[in-house]
Amino acid sequence: MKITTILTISLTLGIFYLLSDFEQKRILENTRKAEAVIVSKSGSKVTGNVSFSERDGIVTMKAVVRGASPGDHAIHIHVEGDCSAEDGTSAGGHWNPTGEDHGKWNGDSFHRGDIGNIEVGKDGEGRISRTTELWCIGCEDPNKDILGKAIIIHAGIDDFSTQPSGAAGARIGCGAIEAK
Ligand SMILES: [Cu+2]
Ligand SMILES: [Zn+2]
Repeated sequence: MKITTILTISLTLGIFYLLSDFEQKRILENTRKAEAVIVSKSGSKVTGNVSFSERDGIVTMKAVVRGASPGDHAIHIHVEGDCSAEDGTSAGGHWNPTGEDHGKWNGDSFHRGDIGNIEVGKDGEGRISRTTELWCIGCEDPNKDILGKAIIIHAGIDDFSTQPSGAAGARIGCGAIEAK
């Protein structure tokens, strides 16, 4: 074989190898996932699951709670991924990396953890979803990264105005957000 032929083949294989590597990397970057398993707090019967997936810089959250009383319950991201306290206070306050006032999701001013209220039916089950570019999973941008925080479900309703946490009452469910 001519040396130029060998060089051409090597170069072509090299490019294919690089491309497949980029492609794998791209797919990996597109399949970031995280989860928070909600456990009961403050003597409640609340359980649940919150899943997060990130694709092309957009995070989709799907939350399900069970065993809650019918009506609206506040759901937030709190700053510490620590659910060890029986009343959930170990999770700290609302995750507020941008230093804004507490408020309504996508309103003029709101904490990045102000998801809102989850509507629970007569069967004790409620669902809420969010799609946002404001979060990321493990990107290490402190203004966006939800890993190491906690999901908190409250006994009451978030009024979106009382500072610093919407007067949502006791913490009846908690789950640390962990990479999956
Ligand atoms: Cu909260
Ligand atoms: Zn808040």
